[in-house]
Amino acid sequence: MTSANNKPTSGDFTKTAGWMDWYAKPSKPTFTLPAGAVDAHCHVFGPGAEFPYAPERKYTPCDASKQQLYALRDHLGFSRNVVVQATCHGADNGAMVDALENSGGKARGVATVKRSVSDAELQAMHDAGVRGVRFNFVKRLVDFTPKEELLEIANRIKPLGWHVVIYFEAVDLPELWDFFTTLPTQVVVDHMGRPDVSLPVDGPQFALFEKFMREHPNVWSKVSCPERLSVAGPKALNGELAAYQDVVPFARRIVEQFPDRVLWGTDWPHPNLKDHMPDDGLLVDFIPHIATTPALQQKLLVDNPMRLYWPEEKA
Ligand code: 0GY
Repeated sequence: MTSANNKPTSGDFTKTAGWMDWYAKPSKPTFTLPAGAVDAHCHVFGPGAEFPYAPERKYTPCDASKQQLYALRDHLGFSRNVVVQATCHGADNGAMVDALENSGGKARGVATVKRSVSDAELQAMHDAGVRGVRFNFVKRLVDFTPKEELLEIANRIKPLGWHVVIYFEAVDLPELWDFFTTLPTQVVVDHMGRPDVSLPVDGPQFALFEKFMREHPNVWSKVSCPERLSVAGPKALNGELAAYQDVVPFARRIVEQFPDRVLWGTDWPHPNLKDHMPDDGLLVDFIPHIATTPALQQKLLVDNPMRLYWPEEKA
C-alpha cells in the first residue's frame, strides 16, 4: 500500500535498487527530547534528478530531500541537524550544502573531499556550515584512499576548526589504530565503530574501542544506529526493555564513561538496510535507555553537539 505521494505508508515498504525505502510515517516518540536537541547524524539523498548520485557509488538510495528531513526534525522534536555526506554522493557535496543553505542556520554539515579540493572550495563549504570531513573505511561502501592523502586533508581542514568523522568496522580498528591516533583534529567515530554486539560487552573487541576513547581525549563517538548493530532487532519486551536491546549495554557504557564526548543521530534515511527499516519515533524512544538521566540526555543531545557544531553559540 502506498500513499498519494507514492511513499510507503507506515509499516509498508517498497524496495528501490536493493535498498528499502524509508519509513514514511514515523510514530511520535513518547520520550520528549530536551529543548534544542540536535540530530547529529542524518543524510539527504538527491533528489537524484537535481543532485545526481556519484558514478562510483556502491548503492543507489531512495531520494530523501531536505524538506523531508526538516519535516522529520519537526515531527520528532529536534531543533537542528548535522547532515553527513554519504558515499552515494561521493565527493560532490552539492545536495548536503544545499540542505545547509536552506536550513535557516539550523543545520551544519560534514563533507567528503578529495585532496584536489581548493582552499576557496573549503572556505565556501565553511561559509555554508560545514564543520568536518568524513573518512570512510567500511569496505563495502568505498574504494581505498591512501592514508597520506587523508592525512593531508586532515591537516588542511584543521585551521578551519573542522574535525574528522571516521566510519569503520570494529574488526578493522587494530589495523587503523596508528592512523587514527595521528589525526591532528577532534575525531568523531560513527556508530561506536560498529561493534559486534553478539560478542560480550566486556570482551576484547569492545575493550579496544573503550581504550581508544580513554587514551585519546580528542576522540568522540556517535552512540547511534542500534538498528544497524542489533541482532535482536526492534522488538521491545514487556514494554520495559528497549527495542534493539542488545545494543543498550554497549551504548550505555560509552555514554556513561565519556558523557562529554558522545553524540546521537537518527541516521535517517537509513541507507543500505535490506531487512528492516526503523521507525524513527522508536529510535528516539531508545535514547533514555542509553542516556538514563536528564543530565546525560542534555549532554548527549544538546551540549555536546552544540559545542562541536555551533561553538559560537555558548549557552
Ligand atoms: C550510515 C551508514 C551507512 C552508509 C553510509 O555513507 C554512507 O553511504 O554511511 C552504512 O551503509 O552502514 O551512517 O549512513
